[in-house]
Amino acid sequence: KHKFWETQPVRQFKDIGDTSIPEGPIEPPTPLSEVKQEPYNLPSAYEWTTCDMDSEEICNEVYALLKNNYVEDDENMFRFNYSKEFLRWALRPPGYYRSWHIGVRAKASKKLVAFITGVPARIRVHDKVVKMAEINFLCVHKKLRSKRLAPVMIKEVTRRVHLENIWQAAYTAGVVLPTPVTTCQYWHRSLNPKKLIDVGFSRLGARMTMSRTIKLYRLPDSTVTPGFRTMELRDVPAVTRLLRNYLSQFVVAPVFDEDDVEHWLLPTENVVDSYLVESPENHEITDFCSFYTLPSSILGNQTHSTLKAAYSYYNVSTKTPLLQLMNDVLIVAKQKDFDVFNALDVMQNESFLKELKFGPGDGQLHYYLYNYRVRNALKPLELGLVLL
Ligand code: MYA
Ligand code: JJ1
Repeated sequence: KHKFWETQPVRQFKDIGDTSIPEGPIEPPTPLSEVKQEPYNLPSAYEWTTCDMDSEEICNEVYALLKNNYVEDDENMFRFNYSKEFLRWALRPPGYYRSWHIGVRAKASKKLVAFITGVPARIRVHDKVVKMAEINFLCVHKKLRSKRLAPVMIKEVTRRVHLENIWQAAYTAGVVLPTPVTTCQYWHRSLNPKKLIDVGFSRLGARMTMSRTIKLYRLPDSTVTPGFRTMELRDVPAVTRLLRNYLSQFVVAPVFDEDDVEHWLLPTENVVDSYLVESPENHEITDFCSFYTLPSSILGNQTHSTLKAAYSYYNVSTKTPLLQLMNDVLIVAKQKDFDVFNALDVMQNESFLKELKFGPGDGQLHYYLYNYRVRNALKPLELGLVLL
């Protein structure tokens, strides 16, 4: 059934329940000298290119490929529209490798027709910290689908990750492959219900009018938690401590140092927003929350072309109840003109979703590890990892 995935070192459906296979790497690393030195072969009309995301021109090409060909919902009404600033942020974290930003061009026209990326990360699985690649932005132009290009791209990124002596990877997908570590549910909190209904993102509930719906989702004009403010550079050490301690409770979670926190969580306009609670008494940083900005193109609507969505990222509560913290972040997102606030049921998100009027979406997100077997599938609340 999965002609490609059956050949890969990933947990296979057939060994579900087999407790005799130990947790950890599925195959051992090979000596670097034995890693294939040349790129995999592409169909003869295409060639590999390494995409330099520092280049304005190449960043534009990647942006356009994804804007027109990347992930859609199951009814093809919306398509992710990652901004250029977002792509630069997502692809250039501390220690990134330019060689992991892989494109495919048509030889004749030089047009960019496919893309796949990796970035390095340290991810803890139970008590082992493993160097991994986070794989994202796999995209094949709509006109080149179903020609088995994706397996070649996955093998090529794998080869280039191996060349850096890294042997594991983490990735998410909307499709089921062998074999999810866990499957998460998307939840959505309407901030601009009229627009969401007008564009078909949501529907008027039974026995609901538009004005009752608008009232239902109305939020206060300002946040309520004393000491709630935007994260700044000087907060990096305190946020790192808070987050490292918080993430230690999950079975799978990233291990962040201060450089990672500065990159991934220090606010970047229209990319990532982070807030914290600084105790007005002793100036201690006690709570933290963040979201990233990922708009979607609205396909074929006369009046609206973009859906402005915020996605819950990492949140930590030690003193402010998580519910109150998340309500404040909804208020901020509304002030910033987002149409919807999205979250997965990862970490402790279940505890606020229903109460804060999130509703389940029609999409799921499956989490995977490459060349690492976890004995038992996780519950979403055991997962402390959010990929972009
Ligand atoms: S997830 C986002 C993926 N992108 C999209 O959904 C955008 C829109 N779709 C497309 O661009 C294409 O449909 C793609 C497939 C490119 C997805 N992950 O070439 P094909 C398998 C993994 O004929 P196409 C993200 O970015 C499929 O099961 N495999 O198909 C994370 C089949 O294999 P098998 C996938 O539709 C990506 C084969 O590909 C996915 O033209 C993580 C068919 O190939 C998918 N999302 O192209 C990648 N979709 O026969 C893995 C289909 O066995 C990383 N397939 O069922 C692994 C770790 C690598 C690093 C390791 C380091 C050590
Ligand atoms: O956004 C998603 N679904 C929306 C829109 C559905 C449009 C018709 N298919 C949705 N809306 C309902 C909202 C409603 C608001 C009021 C309360 C009740 C709910 O459900 C879905 C997620 O639910 N998104 C997608 O399908 C996009 C793809 C998701 C897989 C992503 C793979 C990413 C790969 C990463 O590397």
